[in-house]
Amino acid sequence: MKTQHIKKTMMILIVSVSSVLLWQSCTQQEQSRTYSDLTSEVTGEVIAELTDAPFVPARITAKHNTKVIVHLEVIEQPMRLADGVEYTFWTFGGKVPGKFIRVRQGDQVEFHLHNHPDNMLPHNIDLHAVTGPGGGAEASLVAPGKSAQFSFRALNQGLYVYHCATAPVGMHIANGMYGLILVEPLEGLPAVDHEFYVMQSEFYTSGGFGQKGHQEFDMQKALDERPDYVVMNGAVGASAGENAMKVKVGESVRLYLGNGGPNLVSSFHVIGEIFDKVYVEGGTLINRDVQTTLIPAGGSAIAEFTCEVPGTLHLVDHSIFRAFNKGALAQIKVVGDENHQVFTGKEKEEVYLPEGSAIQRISSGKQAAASSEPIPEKSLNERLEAGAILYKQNCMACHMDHGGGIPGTFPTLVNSDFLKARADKGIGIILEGLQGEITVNGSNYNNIMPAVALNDDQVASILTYVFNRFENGGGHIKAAEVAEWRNKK
Ligand code: HEC
Ligand SMILES: [Cu+2]
Repeated sequence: MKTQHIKKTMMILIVSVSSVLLWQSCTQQEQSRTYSDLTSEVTGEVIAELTDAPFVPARITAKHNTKVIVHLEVIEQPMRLADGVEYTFWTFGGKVPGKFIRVRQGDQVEFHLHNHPDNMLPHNIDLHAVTGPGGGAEASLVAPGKSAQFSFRALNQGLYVYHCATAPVGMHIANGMYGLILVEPLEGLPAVDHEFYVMQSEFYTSGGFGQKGHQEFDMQKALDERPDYVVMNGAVGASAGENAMKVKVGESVRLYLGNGGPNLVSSFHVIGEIFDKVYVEGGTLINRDVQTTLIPAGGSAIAEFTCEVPGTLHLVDHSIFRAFNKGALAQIKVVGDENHQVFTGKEKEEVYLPEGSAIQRISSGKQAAASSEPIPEKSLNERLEAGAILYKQNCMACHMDHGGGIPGTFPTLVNSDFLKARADKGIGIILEGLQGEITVNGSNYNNIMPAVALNDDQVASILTYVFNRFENGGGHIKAAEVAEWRNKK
């Protein structure tokens, strides 16, 4: 992707100044058709193909301005927002985001908005691609069981958001009423292998993120701009996992990106790729070699890249808690052969010991060493309570909250045959650390566990917790046992 850019730069340097000027004026002419070109008679008509995200309709191939007829139906219906979570969405076409509409600059769009008879409310549509009052909002306002029609001329090329603009506007948008309309130049955008539609938006629900059952819209959270969900394509995981977009190594991808808001601005980023080109804010200005592009609420961007290596690309809002804790994540799976010139994968992993020596020490927040004064023994319940907290502070980073560790790196503490077989009940492991080859429940490890600086009472609590909570046969380890072990050494 970089080489392409360098080649182009070199080409421009090589050709003479006059042809550079000629080349520039040509591109300019191509981009700006005159007002009379754009408003000249239309020839023929087509019914617009409309698609649900992440898919994009095929381009219109006629070589002249056409009449494009769009039929869009508003449907209010409960659907999945996350696993076990349902929300009554208000939609343009039955899904969130609404149907993708594709026309060309100079086309005359005859728009029909249908409000399904089962709906509760009036709706309308404000298309940012419209030159005219309210983007068509007043002209399209329509009650349930009715249809409204208006026409507009697509004067400006670009990628535009459309949304409902019926009062209360914020609520209609918050419930899912937005989508994208692409106005292509007459000659079309350059050909690519895949085009996808991804739109970010937020949901403000009565229950917190992941709370099961039917959720209501929460007006106060919307006013405070504190969404429970920030999602790509209308629901958590809508375009990820099994529903991920799929491409092959070597193929080029164009993403039509939108942000329905209603409140947040998206810092759109693809983990594992660099945008070769971004049509900034969905307009005609092209930026190159971009990592993260801003998509305003009610705005868009077009991003292009080629997939050089296999793997899964993660499309995120890089306001990163939204991606990993509120749902703002979509995926593209790239399949094909490895290309080690571009990316090798992990070549090796080895133990890193800064001092070339043996086990390091981790000191826990509280200055703790061998206890000089004896602390009264705790009851089993007190040990379990203290152990739960100490485990989180001292062990969880490696062995994980669930005790299962990380396969291949940190061994499991759950029903560990290695731990149960030790006469010291693990006391020595905590006080002195552990290194060298070990086998835990049939899996081999050769890594280093640092010694953890804890006093006898703390060690007793942690181990009691590990034996009881992680199915190691239970038991109650006393501070006195730890002290005895320490003194023997
Ligand atoms: C920095 C990461 C790290 C921390 C923190 C850590 N361990 Fe370990 N632990 C390891 C590694 C690595 C091994 C395996 C060492 C080897 O390969 O010889 C291990 C092994 C063990 C084992 C023996 C193997 C097994 O699965 O039964 C026990 C028991 C254990 N740790 C308990 C603890 C407890 C309890 C704590 C908290 C006080 C703790 N560890 C903190 C990394 C860690
Ligand atoms: Cu509406």
